[in-house]
Amino acid sequence: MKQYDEIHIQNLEVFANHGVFQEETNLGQKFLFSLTMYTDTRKAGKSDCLEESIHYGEVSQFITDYTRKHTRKLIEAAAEDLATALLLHYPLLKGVTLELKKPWAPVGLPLETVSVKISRFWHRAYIALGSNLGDKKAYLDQAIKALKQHKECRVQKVSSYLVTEPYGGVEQDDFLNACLSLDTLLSPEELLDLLHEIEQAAHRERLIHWGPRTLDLDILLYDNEVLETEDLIIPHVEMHKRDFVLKPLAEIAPNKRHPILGKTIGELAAQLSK
Ligand code: PH2
Ligand code: MG
Ligand code: MG
Repeated sequence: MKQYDEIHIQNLEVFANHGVFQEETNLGQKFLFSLTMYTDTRKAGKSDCLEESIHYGEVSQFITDYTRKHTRKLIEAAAEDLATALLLHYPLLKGVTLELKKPWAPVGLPLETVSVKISRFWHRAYIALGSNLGDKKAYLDQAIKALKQHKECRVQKVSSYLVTEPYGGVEQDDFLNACLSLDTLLSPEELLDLLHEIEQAAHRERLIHWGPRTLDLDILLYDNEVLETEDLIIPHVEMHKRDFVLKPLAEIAPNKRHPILGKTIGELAAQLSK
């Protein structure tokens, strides 16, 4: 993780109604919020201007109002919702560690507090788009629109649309390909689910492996993560071998470095077209 500066709020007290038990939601109880907000304070540090930073007083009021309004059963859910709301609301906030303590939890034993502590961040992802069936441009447009409309995604840059020859041996129509970058609060798995939903909305049918498709959306990179699960490999295993990925990606992120190969996208693209 990049070395961020931190702004802290310690044990902000809010009387609210979270809880699994009825007496908790009826009577309410005390909650304590502690936050580490990850941001860059350099500008405000130099200018001495509050507008260049995150106002901890305003954040405290935001937490108080939000917590009173959004009652949840679990402190896990209360913390998750609040972390998301903060990251969506404060543009300078890159991430947050949030601890939510419940000092009066109805446990009936002499404990001091129960709590959850979570860390949530904005992540930068790169997505490849492709279509070679029907109105190809409309399918790519539709995918970008769907990503732009998702609350927890912020599309940053979109490459031009390139007509490319089919790669991989299957005899089929030319593709229209593009790449985009986005900032997202979604995990890689959640992002993959979202991409599948958007593909389904474009009536994507998985008939032939690597065959014709109305819309194909692949995660290329997610921060500098290297991960491999049942249904997801990041970085995308074939990205460095594919002109139709590297060309549009080099338009929007030529200096982004492949986390395993150590070369920039610009270098990988130049190497491939040699
Ligand atoms: N996608 C494939 C296989 N081959 N060829 C081109 N030109 N563009 C693609 O998007 C593409 C491909 C599998 O996803
Ligand atoms: Mg693909
Ligand atoms: Mg795919």
